[in-house]
Amino acid sequence: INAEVLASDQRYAAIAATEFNSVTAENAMKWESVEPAQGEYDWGQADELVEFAMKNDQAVRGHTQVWHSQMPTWLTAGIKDGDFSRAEVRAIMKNHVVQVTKHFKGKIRQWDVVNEAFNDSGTERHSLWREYLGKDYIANVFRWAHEADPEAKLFYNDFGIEGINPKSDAVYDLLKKLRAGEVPVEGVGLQAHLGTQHPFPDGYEENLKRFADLGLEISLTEVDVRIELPLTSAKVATQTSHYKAILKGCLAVPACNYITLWGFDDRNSWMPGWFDGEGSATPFDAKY
Ligand code: 9MR
Repeated sequence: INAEVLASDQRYAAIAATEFNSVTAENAMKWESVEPAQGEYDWGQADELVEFAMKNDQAVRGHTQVWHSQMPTWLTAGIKDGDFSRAEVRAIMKNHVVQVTKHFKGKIRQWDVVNEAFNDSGTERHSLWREYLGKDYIANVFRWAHEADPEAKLFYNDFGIEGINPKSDAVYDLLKKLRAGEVPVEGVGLQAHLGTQHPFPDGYEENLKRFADLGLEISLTEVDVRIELPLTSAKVATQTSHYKAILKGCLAVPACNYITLWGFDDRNSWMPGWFDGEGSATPFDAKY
C-alpha cells in the first residue's frame, strides 16, 4: 500500500479495504521514512496504515528493517564522511531494529526484517551493513528484533529466489545455518517480481519444499508480473499463466501461507517508473 495514495484516493482506499486481508507498507516503514533525522521518528504514515488495517480487520506485514536502499541520508552521508565509528554504526543499527520492532509490537505479526542481502550470483551483497558490522550482522539483526518482540515472526526477504538458482541456494544455506544456530528466523520471503519476457522460475515448487523442510514458513511478499508494452493477448496469457503458477505452487506447499502483491493497480505500481516501457503488472488496471 502506498500511504500517500491511500490518504488521497478514495477509490484506491476502497479496494485496499475490501479486497485483501493483509496489507504491507510499500515505503512507509522503511528507515528513511521512520527516522528522517537521527533520533527523530516519524511514524505518521505507518501508523495511519496500521489504523486502516485494524479498522478493516486486516493483518499488517512489516516491510522492511535492514536494507541497503532507502536509508536516511543522515546515516549514509554520515558513514561516508566518517562521522560514525564501527561501534557507533552497530549501535545505530541495533537501535533502529529495536525501535521499529517495539513501535509495532503486537500489531505486526510478520516482519520482512532483512531484505536483499545477496547478489544474483549467490555472493553476499557488499552493503554498508556487511562492511561495517561484519559477517554476523544478519544473525544479530534477527536476535535484536526477536528480543524486541518475541511474538513476531521474522523473515529473510529477497528477489530472484523463487526458483532453484545460485542466489536461492545461498539464501537456503544461510537460513539453514541460522536455524541450526538457533537464530530466531522463522520464514523466507520470496518477492516474486516476475516478467512475461522471462520463463517462469525453474524448480519453484521444489524450492518451496526445501525451505519448508528447514522448518521455515514461506511468504510470497511482492508479487507482480510485468509485461513489455504494448500488451498483446499472448503476453497477457503468459501473465495469467505466471500468476497461476506462483499461486498454485504456494497452495501445494502447506508452509507457504501468505501472499502479498506489490501494489494492486497499474495506476500506482512502482513498475513503470523502474522498468522503462514495462507495466500492466498488477490485477487492477490504471482505472481500477
Ligand atoms: O515499490 C517501492 C518503490 O516505491 C521505491 O521507490 C523503491 C525504492 O528502492 O522500493 C520499492 O519497493 C521495493 C521493495 O521495498 C523491496 N523489493 C523491491 C521493491 C521494488 O523495487
